[in-house]
Amino acid sequence: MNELRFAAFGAGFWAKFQLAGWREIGGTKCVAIYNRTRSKAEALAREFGIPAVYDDPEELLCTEKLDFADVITDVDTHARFVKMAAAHKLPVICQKPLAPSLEIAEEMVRACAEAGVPLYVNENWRWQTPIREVSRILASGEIGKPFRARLDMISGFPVYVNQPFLKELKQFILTDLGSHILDVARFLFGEAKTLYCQTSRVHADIQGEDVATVMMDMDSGATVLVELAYAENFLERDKFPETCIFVEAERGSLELTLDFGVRVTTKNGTLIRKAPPPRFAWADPAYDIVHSSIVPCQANLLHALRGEAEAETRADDNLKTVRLVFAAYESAERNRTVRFR
Ligand code: 89Y
Repeated sequence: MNELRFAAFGAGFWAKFQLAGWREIGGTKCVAIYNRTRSKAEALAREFGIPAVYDDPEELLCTEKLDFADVITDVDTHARFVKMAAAHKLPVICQKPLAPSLEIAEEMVRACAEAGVPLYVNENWRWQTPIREVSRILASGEIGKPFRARLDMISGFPVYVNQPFLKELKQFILTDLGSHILDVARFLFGEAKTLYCQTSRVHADIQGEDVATVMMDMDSGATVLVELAYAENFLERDKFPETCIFVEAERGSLELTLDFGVRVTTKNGTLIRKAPPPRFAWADPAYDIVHSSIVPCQANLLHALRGEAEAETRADDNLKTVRLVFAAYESAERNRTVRFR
C-alpha cells in the first residue's frame, strides 16, 4: 500500500513525539516540515530524515505533493494553518486544543467542510490503555449503569519547563488539560446537559488558572465531576500525567488508580487488573502514558485518511469538547450553571 505523504507544521515539544508516533505506525512519510524558527525544523528534519524544511508555510504547500497536513503548532495559529491546508484541498490533522475559542473552532470545521476535506483532532488522552480498559468494562455492563463518576488529573509536575508558553495562557488548565479530560468524560459517559465550574490560580507566576473543578449532569442521568490541578501541591504520590477515575454504578464500582490499577467491585468482590500502557523507547518517560497513546490515536486517524474506518476524534465531534471547555470558563466567570438543553 502506498505511504501517505504529509507535512508537519510546527517543531515544538509535541512535534517530536507525534513524528515518532507516525514512524512507529508505518504507512506514512513526513516529506516536509515547517517552523517559524527554521533551525528548530532543521533539527527535527535531521532526527527524522525529513527531506525538506520551510519557514514559509505557503511555499511548502505550493511546492510539496501531499496527502495530508499535520498541524502541531501552538493553539493560536491552528486556524491559520488548518485553513491554509484546506485551501490546498488537503485533509488536516490538528493538535488539541483545536482553537482559542468555540467560534474559531467552528470556523475551522466550516472551512474544511466547505473545502470538502476532513479535519481530525490529535486528541490522544482517550486512547490511553487504562482508559480504554475503563471504557471496555463500562460497555460490558459488568457494573451496570453509572450514576456518578469522578475524573482527577492532579499534579505538581512543572509542565512549564517543556512548554513555557503555558505560563502565558490567560486560559490555561481547562484549555490545555481540560480539553483532554472533558473529552474522556464524553467518551466514557456521553454528552452533558448542564455544567458548573470553579477555577483558581495557585502559581503566582502564571497568567491563567491552574485549578479547575467541573461538575456535569449528563444526558444519561449520571453526575460527572472533573478535578484538575497543576498547582504546587506536594502530593505524596505525584504520578503526572495519570488520570484517576472512580465510577459508581447500579451494580458495582470501578476505580482506575495510580500505577494503572483497574479495580472492579461487584457483589462477588473486587477484581484487580493492571492496564499499563506500552513503553516506547522514543517516549519521554515522564510523559509515557500520554506519549504511548499517540500511537493508537494516530493509527485511527491513518485508517480514517485511508477510508478504512471512522475517526474517533473528528473535529466536528471535538467541537462538543471545545464547547464544554469554554462553557466551563463562562460558568466560572459568572458563577452559574450553563445549560446545553
Ligand atoms: O499540553 C499537555 C498535554 O496535551 O498533555 C500534557 C501536557 O503536556 C501538559 O498539560
